[in-house]
Order: sequence, then structure tokens, then C-alpha cells
Amino acid sequence: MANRTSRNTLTQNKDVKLSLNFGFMGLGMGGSSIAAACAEMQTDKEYPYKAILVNTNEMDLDKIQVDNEDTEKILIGDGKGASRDINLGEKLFKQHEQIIAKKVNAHFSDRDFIWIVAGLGGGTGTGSVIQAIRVLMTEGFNKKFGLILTLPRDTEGATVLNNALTRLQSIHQAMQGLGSIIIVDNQKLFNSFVEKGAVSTKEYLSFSNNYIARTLHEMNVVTASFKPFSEFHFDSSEFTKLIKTPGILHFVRYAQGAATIDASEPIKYIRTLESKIQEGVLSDGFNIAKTKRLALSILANANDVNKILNVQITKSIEDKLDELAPIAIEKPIAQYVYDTPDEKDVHFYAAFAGLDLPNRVKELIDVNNRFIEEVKKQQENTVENDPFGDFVSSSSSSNTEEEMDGNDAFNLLFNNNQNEASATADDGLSEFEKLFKSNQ
Ligand SMILES: Nc1nc2c(ncn2[C@@H]2O[C@H](COP(=O)(O)OP(=O)(O)OP(=O)(O)O)[C@@H](O)[C@H]2O)c(=O)[nH]1
Ligand SMILES: [Mg+2]
Repeated sequence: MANRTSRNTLTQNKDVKLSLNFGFMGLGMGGSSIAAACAEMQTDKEYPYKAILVNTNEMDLDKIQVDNEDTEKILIGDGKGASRDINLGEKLFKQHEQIIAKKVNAHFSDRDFIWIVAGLGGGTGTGSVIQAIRVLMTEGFNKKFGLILTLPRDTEGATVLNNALTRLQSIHQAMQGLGSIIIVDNQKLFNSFVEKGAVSTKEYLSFSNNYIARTLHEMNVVTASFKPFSEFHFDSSEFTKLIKTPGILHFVRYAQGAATIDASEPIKYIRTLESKIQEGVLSDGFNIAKTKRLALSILANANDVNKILNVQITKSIEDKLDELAPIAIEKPIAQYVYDTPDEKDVHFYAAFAGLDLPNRVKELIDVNNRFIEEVKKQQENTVENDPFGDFVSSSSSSNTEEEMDGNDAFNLLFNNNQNEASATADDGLSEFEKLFKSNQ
């Protein structure tokens, strides 16, 4: 991750302008926390964004601290949450759809583009996301919205994984009819945070939310605020095209000390660019060759720009982007000059649009499959180690440690029903596998 202070000075520069006025619609706790962090981004004198935060859990909604007066909270349901039940989350959203639609119209009428934000895996955000898409589409925001979705970490458990994969599968099937989707890989952010040393989970979450917000804000600022140095310009209209391109939107951002760039040796410099493109900011593991549109912005200090952005280097970058993204229909490389004299870094910002899901989704499917295998194994062990295993009774039934509701338990005890414990968990999984394989 690039040096924070230098990035702050760039985006909090007095003359900062924005390409687009964003609105953020946060769903559930994770979605609301990220949407709120986005709306807390500031230019020198104001909060340029607006947010609506929707949650079923009153306490979680209350505890999000908001300074921006244009962030509005909407509680749906009885305030007790949806406890990882996506059907309940969806039902509550639908029940309050009219109120939400009204707020969307009142709040977002002056917005250029809306981001629906949800942490995939819970009941509220994951359950509401498709309904939220429907509300925006029917309220006049068709082609004017995208999604920001987090992927769970490995250790979040089977329900979370299953919820996340189930909804992601539906969204993936409809993806070509939607705006861009930004995937935030929570495992990636977590790993990079762990490397920095021990901190509390709360600190990690607020770091990660701020990090997501800053990434998007910077892309929005860079495309509107700096003086172009070359013939190409990655401007606001191009940024709009990128975020409206169906498929996954992948961000790349890094800074390199101007003194470390040797213009006579572009190879080293290009190698860094390539590895940073693969590494990305919020997720990685993309097939970059599928990029439909991309843009790269390079910002250098007025004193360094002639050296750093010479024709030889520019050509090497163009060749590399042609090689990495051969079918991209647009690929401007824009060069900008900033005049913050004490800023010595060269800043790179890139966005790759129209991609398919990252490999992380396949990894999560594997984690899910391993979990199901393990459950089956444990159930077999349970049967083997059953103290009543050798006891033969005319009314015997298989015994499992699976949680069951009162009716199942009643049936099992009194009606001698056979329990098909793992059947539900298996449903749909083979579909995920097929889906992923067909998209390789
Ligand atoms: N990056 C980030 N991810 C989060 C945050 N909070 C939760 N998540 C992720 O989002 C997923 C869903 O969790 P929540 O947003 O708490 O769930 P919810 O939508 O409120 O759903 P219920 O609480 O079940 O009604 C989690 O499994 C996490 O992976 C956050 O503040 N930042
Ligand atoms: Mg919640």
C-alpha cells in the first residue's frame, strides 16, 4: 500500500474536483459501514457524497458515526437484525420498499451514479441486494448504478459462505445487465492488515472501510483535478464509461519515488507496473486479458515529469497494456502534473473494467466444499462412535449432531423419520462449480 500522507495531500489539495457525484446505498452492517465511510470523504470544504444506510439491526445502525449531514439511516423491521437469514433480510427490505424508494428519490435525485454496497454473507445486506437493484432500476436509476460487494474471509463459517455464494451466483448471471461491480476481498485486506502488526478487529474494519472509500474517492478525484500533460486525457466522461461497463471493475493504485525511476531502464519500471496490476487494491486474481476498457493515469511532479514520462517510457507502457489487455476497446494512458512541491512520488491509478469474477470466488467454493466434506466425515464418525451403534431396535433411527428444529426433532423421536442431514448443504454447490468452470 502506498504512503498515506502523500496520497492525502493529493486528494485533499484545495483545488480538488470530482468527476461524479456519487450516492451510496449501504445494506446491512458491513454495507452501511462502508457506505458511511465513503460519504465521510471530504474535499477541502465539504462532503461531496450522500448515503442512505439500511439495516435491520438498530444497534448496528446507531453505532455508525456520521458527520456528513447527507447520510441518512433507515431502520427496517423490529430492530433485532436478520441473523444471517437471507430470506428474512429480503422480506424485510420488500416490506419497507416504498419508504426506501421514497428516500432514494428524495436523497439521490441530484446524484450522477449510485453504488449499492453490501457485505456478502449476512442476512440483511445479502438478502436485500437484489431487491435494492430492483428499486434503483424502477426509480429511474437504470444504467446509473453499480455494486460494491465484499467477499467473506475463509473463517466466517458455512452459513456466511453459502449466503455469499448463493447471491453472488444470481448477480453473476445478471451481471451483463448491470453497471460495474467492485469486489472487495476481505481476506486480502485482512492479510495485508495483519502484516502491519496486531490491532483490534474494530480498528481493522474501520481501516478497511476507509481504505475502500479512499480508493474510490481518489479515482474520482484524479480524473477531474489535475492538469493533463499528454494528448490523452482520462476525464470524467471516460470514468463514467468505465464504471458503467458491465462486469467487475478492478482498481490499481500505487506510488513510486520519482528518484527510483530510471527512465533509461523502462523494463524494471514496467515490471513493477505489471505486478501492481495483478496485485490490485481491493481484490486480485483476475484474468486481465478479458478487460473490456481500461484507463491508466500517471501523476508526477512538475519538476520530474519530463524525465519520468518520456516517449520511451510511454511506449513501453502502451506495449505492456496491449499485451495484458488485447481486447480492451479503450485504453487511454493519461499523464498529469501536480504542483505540490514537496511531493516526490509518482502516482499510478488504473482501472480495468468488464472483468469476470476473481479467483477468490473459486477459493471460497473450495472452502465451502471442504466444509461439506468435513460435515459428512464427522457424521460418519458419529454413527461409528455411537454408543448405541450395536443396539438393534425395531424403531432405530440414525443419529446426527445436526441442529434441527422442533418439528424435525419431534418427527425423529416419535415418527421414526430418516434424517437426511447433509442434503440441504449440498444443494446448489455443483451449480457453483459449473458456473465457475464455464467462466474460466
Ligand atoms: N470490509 C468490511 N466488511 C464487513 C464489515 N462488516 C461486515 N463485513 C463483511 O460483511 C459480511 C456480512 O456481515 P454483515 O454486514 O454484518 O451482515 P448483515 O448484512 O448486517 O446481515 P445480518 O446481521 O445477518 O442481518 C461479513 O461476513 C463480513 O465479511 C465492515 O465493516 N467492513
Ligand atoms: Mg447485521
